[in-house]
Amino acid sequence: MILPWHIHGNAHDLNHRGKVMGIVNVTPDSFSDGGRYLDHGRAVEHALQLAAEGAEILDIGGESTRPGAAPVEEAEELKRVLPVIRALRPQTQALISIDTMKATVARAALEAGADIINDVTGLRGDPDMPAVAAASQAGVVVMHMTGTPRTMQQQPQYQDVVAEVTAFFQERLRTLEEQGIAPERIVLDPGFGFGKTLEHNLRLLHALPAMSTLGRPLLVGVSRKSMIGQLLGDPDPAARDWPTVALTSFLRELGARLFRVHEVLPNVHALRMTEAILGDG
Ligand code: HH2
Repeated sequence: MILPWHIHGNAHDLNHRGKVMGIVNVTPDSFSDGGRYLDHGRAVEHALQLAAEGAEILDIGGESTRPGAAPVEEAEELKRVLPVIRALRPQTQALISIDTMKATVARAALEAGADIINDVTGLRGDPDMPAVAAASQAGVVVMHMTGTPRTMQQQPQYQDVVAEVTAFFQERLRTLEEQGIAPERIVLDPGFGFGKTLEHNLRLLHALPAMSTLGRPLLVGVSRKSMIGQLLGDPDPAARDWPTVALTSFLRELGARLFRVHEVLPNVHALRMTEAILGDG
């Protein structure tokens, strides 16, 4: 039984129906689509297209977290994402998520109408982030990452990756509750590719059913990631869209409920088909 996700007072029941989160990278350097939506008008148009294709969440990001990515100044990140959120808000019913590691960016995004804070550091990167989240009723994505984007793929090591990520989730739920963020507001993400080898990623994927027992919805972000390229021996990120769709279907069956993807429509179709077969549709 997966407990609902509370966002701004609304309880989203994900037991029978998962949601697709469409990626809108307002960046020059994201790994698969850097530069395509740096222009605000194009980013908004793209986001609305993803919503029309069935994305119920739009994840707006102004700083690439690909391995080795350089950090972005706060002012620059704000300049990239805020106009997009402000323009989008009155035009869509979709939930808007801000993909940021910075508390000031999260706060400004919430003021501009965002509903969810998606922080790849699990709210550990910026000491002010828990307070910003606690002062709101926004949904929160807590992702696991070892190290920082600049360093994370330099020989990641774990004794037992599944046990360590699970313990991290438990610690985060406990600590964030003490800091005023109710567990109902949180969803958990193992952070595929963030300080993990191919083997670590595969172990974590395999362990999704076990991690579902924490009671919180699981979000997965595997779209176009290098693990797919490694498995298939194809370096072209665009060739990873169909393998991503296959994973959406399979990972829904394994217990994931939220799917962060670049290509929305086929993933929505895969999700609805799988849910129909599971008898949950
Ligand atoms: N992956 C990326 C960025 N943000 N957030 C969550 N919760 N989970 C993820 O797996 C995740 C994330 C990296 O993907 P992308 O946005 O396509 O690339 P970049 O970071 O280069 O902009």
